[in-house]
Amino acid sequence: MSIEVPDGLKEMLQDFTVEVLRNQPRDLLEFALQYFAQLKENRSGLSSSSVQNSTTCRPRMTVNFNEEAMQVDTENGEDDEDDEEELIAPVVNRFIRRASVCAEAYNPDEEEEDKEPRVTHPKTDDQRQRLQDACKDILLFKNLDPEQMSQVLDAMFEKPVETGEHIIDQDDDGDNFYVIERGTFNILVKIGGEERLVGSYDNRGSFGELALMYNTPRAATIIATSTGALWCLDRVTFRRIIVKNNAKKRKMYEAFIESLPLLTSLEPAERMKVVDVLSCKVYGDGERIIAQGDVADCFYIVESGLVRITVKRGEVSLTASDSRCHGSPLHSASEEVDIAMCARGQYFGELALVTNKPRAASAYATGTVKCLVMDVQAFERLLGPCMEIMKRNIANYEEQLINLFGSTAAITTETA
Ligand code: 1OR
Ligand code: 1OR
Repeated sequence: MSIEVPDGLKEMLQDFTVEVLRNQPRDLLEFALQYFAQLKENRSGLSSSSVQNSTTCRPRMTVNFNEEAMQVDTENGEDDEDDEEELIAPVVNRFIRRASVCAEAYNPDEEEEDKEPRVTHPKTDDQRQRLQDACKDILLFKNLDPEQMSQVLDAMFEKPVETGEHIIDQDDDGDNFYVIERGTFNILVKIGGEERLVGSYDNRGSFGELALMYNTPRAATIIATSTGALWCLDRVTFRRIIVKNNAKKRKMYEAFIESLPLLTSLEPAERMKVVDVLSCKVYGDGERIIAQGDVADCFYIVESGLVRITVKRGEVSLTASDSRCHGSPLHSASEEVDIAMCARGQYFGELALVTNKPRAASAYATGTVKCLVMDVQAFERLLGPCMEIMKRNIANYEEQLINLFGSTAAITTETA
């Protein structure tokens, strides 16, 4: 005779267990009463106005949850207050996924690693200079403070590479994170038992962070397609500095990331992975963020400030000059025309990545602007589920263009 397990029982008990382990309540029964009462309230109030509170609480609570489970920075015990808040309003059906995110990045040996002696590879002035140049645009390093950055640079060591050399083999354990000084590299992934070329690196960028960040086997094979030079960062230093820093980043950005309409199709765990790969860049008033016609390598989300999107008039066939175009119907051939503004929570720079074409427009900071930036590999790896939303917006560009200028112009936005 088989006994039927009610739908949702397993999840409910797992959620509850996670909460118990997290909060370590002294009175388990009392905790259980509060937990399930709150759970019921959250569920039954889904359409009532009180839910407003619980849903607006969500991002904050999830920050707490992840941050604490990820906790590698044990110096400060400032989370007590947040714990209480979280007890008051547990998030329904989301903990399991979150637990798995935490598990991915959480390493119980972290403190051990912190006690390991610092790794230092002495370098000549020339090496240090080349290393600094190679690392200056590495997004994962952007949020490090000067002391952390200096420890990273000290720990890195040089590795010359030969054409055809396998730097990483898929499914291996992770040893190093790699920054490219020079050389080209193919990215291959086994899909349905067959190894497929999914991308490449051309004299810039970095790879090998995933296995180290999430304690997982290597997700791809990386093969050198020319001779070149790499800078390697060992696993222990990577985890001690970068993973620890990511925990802070999650705390800082989770609420914001959870609020972005673009990312609604992602699972919470996937949104956390987005946070892990984002880095913050600040631009001064008038500074160019993207130049029309450039090869694209990044995607941007506005964290604060306003970003002005412009196109060069010569690049768009303005068959009908329209006064809606910022009140100036006539423009000189080199003049840039404002076409859009992006504010907090909006994104730009997706078009070239989706269409594999040069940048269709330029982007400028209006006032001081903070953007969260993601590289093209992370964009492709993580934002697949958001593609529908992006494609819909790209189709809107074309429509807006027709409205503004009366033609679909020279810019094609096909997304096949
Ligand atoms: P890793 O430590 O797993 C392989 O070792 C590295 O390849 C990985 O870290 C990334 O740094 C890098 N999917 C997985 N890993 C990728 C990908 C990728 N691209 C680069 N790496 N995709 C390709 C996206 C262009 C998704 C393929 C389905
Ligand atoms: P990108 O990678 O091509 C420039 O780099 C970015 O500007 C582009 O991605 C888009 O994110 C953004 N309307 C609004 N935003 C645009 C438009 C656009 N084009 C590019 N971007 N229109 C199309 C103009 C050719 C409509 C104009 C009314």
